[in-house]
Amino acid sequence: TIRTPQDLAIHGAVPAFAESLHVGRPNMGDRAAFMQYANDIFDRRWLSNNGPLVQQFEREIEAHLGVKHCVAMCNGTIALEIAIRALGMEGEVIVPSYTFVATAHALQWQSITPVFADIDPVTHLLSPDAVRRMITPRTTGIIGVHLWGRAAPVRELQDIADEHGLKLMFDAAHAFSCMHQGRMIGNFGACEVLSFHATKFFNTFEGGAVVTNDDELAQTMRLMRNFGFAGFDRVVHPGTNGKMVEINAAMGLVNLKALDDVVDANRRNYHAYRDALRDVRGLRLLSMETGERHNYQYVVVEVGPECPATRDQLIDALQAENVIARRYFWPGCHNMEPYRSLFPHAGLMLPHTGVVAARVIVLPTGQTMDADMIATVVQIMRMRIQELG
Ligand code: T4K
Repeated sequence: TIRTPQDLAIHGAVPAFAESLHVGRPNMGDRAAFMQYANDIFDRRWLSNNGPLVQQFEREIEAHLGVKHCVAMCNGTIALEIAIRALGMEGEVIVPSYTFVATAHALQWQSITPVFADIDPVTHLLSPDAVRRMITPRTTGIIGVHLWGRAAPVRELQDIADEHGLKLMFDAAHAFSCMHQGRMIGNFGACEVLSFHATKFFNTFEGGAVVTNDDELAQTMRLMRNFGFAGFDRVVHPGTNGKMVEINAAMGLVNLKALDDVVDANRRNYHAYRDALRDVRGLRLLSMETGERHNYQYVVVEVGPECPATRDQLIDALQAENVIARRYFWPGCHNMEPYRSLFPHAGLMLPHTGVVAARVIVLPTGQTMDADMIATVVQIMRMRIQELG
């Protein structure tokens, strides 16, 4: 137990946790159900290429989100690349810098220039005013990101897109099973991209999908994820290999059944953090109480300027105790290669991104965390702050 700063592992005490606590520890459904699917796959000898489990998985995602088409893919990054290409984006596309680097890489990989726009410092979401400032004659699209599962300002971004004739899509990698203005995320923009990576609220080991209500766009993406094949021997479109395999769909079907349990655990953890952090000086928990359905997958704390400890001092203290807290998404895409070299002055237009990226700590949550563990995680930060205060 940590009662004084001297009890902290950074001062040589035994770490509070013998095993590491990770952000993004996978949430998993019923093991026996998964094994049954695995057996069926063996019996069927159908492993990939639009197999029966992938098709069932797509129909279940469509039903869950109330969206017309789910096109399942091998991961979220390929899903982004295919969506971007299917929409015909080219030239410059406006994205936030404060996101996982895949959002920018998916553009740069196909010779499209990501133009970084600043965020709202309170919500961490793309700022519509900042987007307007970055539009040039070469701009063809906007990719909004529903960071931490909170919806980007979809209406304002749609207005901008309509006004300037731009394509609008969303990176909804964090926002599976979240709602916005009474609609499930997945129904906004021309299409939305989901990630089912192991660390996500809902996982298929690796995986992703594009969801859309546009029939033609869905048809194009189905061709693109399978080399452009429209039947044996007949290639009718440029394409790549973005297919989801059967074993991943099996994991998805199992984990879909566990969604309510995972949200319950996440919500409980979020409330435990909120209560424990209430009296800790200088720490602000980002609110996930949107008043609508939410997955509570990320516990995001901002270390304010009034906090006696810096963000990195807190991270170091936590990691010494085997709490693998993360600095997502520091230092911002514009400070990562190749963007840092390509756009050395991008930071001048991104003041809020710089501040937020330097303040955020993401803490472990999910099915493997409980209230006692959370109390200890917060106590570590409290003691470090007390020591430096
Ligand atoms: N757009 C956005 C906004 C995204 O956040 C992401 C992915 C994407 C697009 C792209 O989607 P995908 O192509 O990935 O489907 C992780 C994930 O790899 C990445 O999927 C995710 N965002 C990002 C936010 O987090 P890293 O580099 O932080 O991963 P890593 O290896 O450090 O793992 C995170 C933590 O989870 C570690 O502490 C270990 C733990 N972990 C990880 C795995 C894989 C486990 O406990 N078990 C596991 O199986 O990127």
